[in-house]
Amino acid sequence: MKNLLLTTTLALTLSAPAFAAGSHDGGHGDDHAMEMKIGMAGDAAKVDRTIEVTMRETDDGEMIFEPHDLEIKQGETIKFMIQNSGEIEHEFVLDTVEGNQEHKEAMAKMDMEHDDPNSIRLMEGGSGEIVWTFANAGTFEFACLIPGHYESGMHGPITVSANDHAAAEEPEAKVEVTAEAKAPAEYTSGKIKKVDTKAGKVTISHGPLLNLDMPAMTMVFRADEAIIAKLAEGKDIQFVAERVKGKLTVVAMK
Ligand SMILES: [Cu+2]
Repeated sequence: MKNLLLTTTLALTLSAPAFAAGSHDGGHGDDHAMEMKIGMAGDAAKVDRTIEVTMRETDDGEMIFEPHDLEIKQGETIKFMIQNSGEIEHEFVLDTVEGNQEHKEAMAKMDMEHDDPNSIRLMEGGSGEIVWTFANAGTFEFACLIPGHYESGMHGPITVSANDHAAAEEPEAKVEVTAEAKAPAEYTSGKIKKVDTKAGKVTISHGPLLNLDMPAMTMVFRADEAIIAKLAEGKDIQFVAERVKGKLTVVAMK
């Protein structure tokens, strides 16, 4: 029965609420009707456990969640306290692997700002909460679906263990993302969002970086003094970035 249901559901769009439900103000249990496969907005008064999640970029150009995986018991209501300790915007989305994948593809076409109970988007330095009830057992996923971030490391598995015997054993849909295409360095256009002269860092909202196989997004780069000196917030530039000692670095600019 469960398997039949699963097959049918998979054929439909799993992330429907993220698109169909319009906007809600916050994810604090104000939303009742919307149940997803991964569960539903939880009641803040009935929280079983609090989990702190940090989102940030690393020095070598990865973007991560801490912790990087979650183990939850079926029926548990979890309060996620989410902190963006990074230097750019991130989001925390709870869904099935397939749901996140579909949603990610949609976001690659258009950076949607959404505010559903299963997700929260936070500016750098920002923090927020999601209260969520994991109604079903199975393997789910938390992820940041801002273009490029998933590929840079921002996703992790959520294992919800069954309460009763033989409940849903979900097929694990592994999504392999390959990032091996190499192209010669070309100038990419970008707009400077922030310059940190002291740390030798610059935040650039940029087009696709073909040589690094990175889609258009906003990222933090290293740059040497000579380049930093020519940068200013709000300026449009053409630049080349490379991995230098594992760190994303602006190596040329015009
Ligand atoms: Cu992100």
